[in-house]
Amino acid sequence: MRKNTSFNDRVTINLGFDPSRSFSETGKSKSITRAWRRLSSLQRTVILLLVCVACMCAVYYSPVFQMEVGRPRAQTKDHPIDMLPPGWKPPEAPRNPVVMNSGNRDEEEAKVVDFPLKVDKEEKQEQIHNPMENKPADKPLADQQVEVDKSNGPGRRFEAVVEYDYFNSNRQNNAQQKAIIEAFKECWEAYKKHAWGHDEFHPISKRFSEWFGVGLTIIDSIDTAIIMGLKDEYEEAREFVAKDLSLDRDQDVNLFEITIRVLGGMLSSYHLTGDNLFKEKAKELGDRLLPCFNSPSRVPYSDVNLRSGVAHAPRWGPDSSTSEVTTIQLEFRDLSAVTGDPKYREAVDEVYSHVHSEPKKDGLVPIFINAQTGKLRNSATISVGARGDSYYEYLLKQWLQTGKTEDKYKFDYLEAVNGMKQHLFKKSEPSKLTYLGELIGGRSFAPKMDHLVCFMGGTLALGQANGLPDDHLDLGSELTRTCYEMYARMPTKLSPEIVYFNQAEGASEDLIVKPLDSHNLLRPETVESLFYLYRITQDEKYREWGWKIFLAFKKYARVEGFGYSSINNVKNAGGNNYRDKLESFFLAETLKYLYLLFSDDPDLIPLDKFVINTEAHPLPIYSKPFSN
Ligand code: DMJ
Repeated sequence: MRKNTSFNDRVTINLGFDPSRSFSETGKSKSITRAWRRLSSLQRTVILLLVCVACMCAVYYSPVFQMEVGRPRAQTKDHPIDMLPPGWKPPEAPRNPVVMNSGNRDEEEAKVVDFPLKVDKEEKQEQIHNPMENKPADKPLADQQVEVDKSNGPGRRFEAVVEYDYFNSNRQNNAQQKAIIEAFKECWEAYKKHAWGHDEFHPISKRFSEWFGVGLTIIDSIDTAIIMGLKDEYEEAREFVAKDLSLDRDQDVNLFEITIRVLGGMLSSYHLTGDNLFKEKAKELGDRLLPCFNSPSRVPYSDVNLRSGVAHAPRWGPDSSTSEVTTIQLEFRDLSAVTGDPKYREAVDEVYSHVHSEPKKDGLVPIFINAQTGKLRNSATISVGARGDSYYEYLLKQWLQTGKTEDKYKFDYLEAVNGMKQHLFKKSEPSKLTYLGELIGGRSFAPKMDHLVCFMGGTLALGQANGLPDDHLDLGSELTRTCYEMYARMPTKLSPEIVYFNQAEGASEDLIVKPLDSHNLLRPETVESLFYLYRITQDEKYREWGWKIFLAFKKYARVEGFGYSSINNVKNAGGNNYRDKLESFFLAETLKYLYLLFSDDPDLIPLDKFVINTEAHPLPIYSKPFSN
């Protein structure tokens, strides 16, 4: 296509055909040109503007941008609350809720490890722990778990407390746990020296950056310090929260991110220590976030100003991400439980009920939802990765948080897993690795998987351990094996952010990594799944894999003396690869899951007492329904 300009400022588009042989087209072109010249310049400007706007809309809503408009398509089914999804069957027999061996199908896999695993069984320390001994003074006396029902007025307040003496000086760590603690401390010290009180640390430039301006790295890390038994670091963090943290800021924040990281971090710190400081801060933050829900549909806007309460859609488009509006429920529900004020839970329950009633594709949701209309954008991509991921995670976890008393979450989850089996689970060539692809525009399958998807292996295993079908554990272990391969097959032994899977028979390698997807942000999802799978199956291979991943982080992401940095290219094992950012989730999640993976102490964050939020902040499981 060629573009010609004339002296009359006319713009004609020559489509490449021969003018001499296309008389009628040329005639049409001339008459269009004549008509155009007869227009006033104002008319021409208006027409050009309209054409520009139309073009921009077409691009913006095209499937490529995963936001195409189109009328909502005819849907697969209606989705009333509390209806069993088709094909759902109750589990045949009750199973051991937590520990279960899955067999040795991956024995061969474990044999091909290429550097010696340093899990020394003899070093495992037997934990001598009496949950009733050495209770912190300000913590309510409790048995293993106590729920204090303080029904008083309209709200219902009850607090689940799981006793554990985190700072017991007799606590023993094995060699792997010690190495992981060392990594945490190195990051902490560097952050303390160069970025204290700021959101994120950049270990190469030794600078900091702000996102919400709340000391994000500190708050996201507090419960990791507690779980690792790091008293000094915990006390430094507590002092920051008590003296320096101000939430009265003229600052726009993302509702989802601040909820999972800061509200979740405050609530879990409260539950682990019983210290009211964290509860008060959590309440203050919850109150400042509530204006997000004042949308016409009650589906929250993505952002809110902490001081003014002015909430709005994201700057880049009209929609909220589906995973974002559906991944705040654990935290807001817990906030209602500990404050006795139902308003937080009611706000997020309404969002869940709304999304629940929206039509879906066999339980799967598009990744965008409009806060004005409350409509899921049915022409958007369906993915268990970015913007879709934790919708599925929180279906299962809400069912667990409510002590399995609210089955609507379970049914939605089961339907979604069936939808994944139907539309998203595939096997790659040549190694038949199980992966979860995407439906672009809600329709066309793409063999693409974000590292973010790797949480799903652990979630599937957790569901099975709580009585959901056995094949969930099989799928979860297969998917997690694929996630491990995403690390093991790279020159740095670290996973890229996104992989594409070969589907063609005869292909020589399963994984394809595009240059723009080759970075690693120190994400937690794979080690998170390794933690769940180890807890549930006790299969040592998960520890072997976790240790290899930790060593690879240490080799390629560590900035000696300054902690860890995300890296640019997992295919470059040759150095000069740093991206210069320590994400707060490395401390909040990656190192916490690794530490717990190597813990032999069944009383440290037991999975029948805690549900762990999507940022790895443990919240208690309640055994009573939440509704009054
Ligand atoms: C974390 O903030 C949470 O795990 C979230 O659910 C997904 N993204 C990051 C970690 O990768």
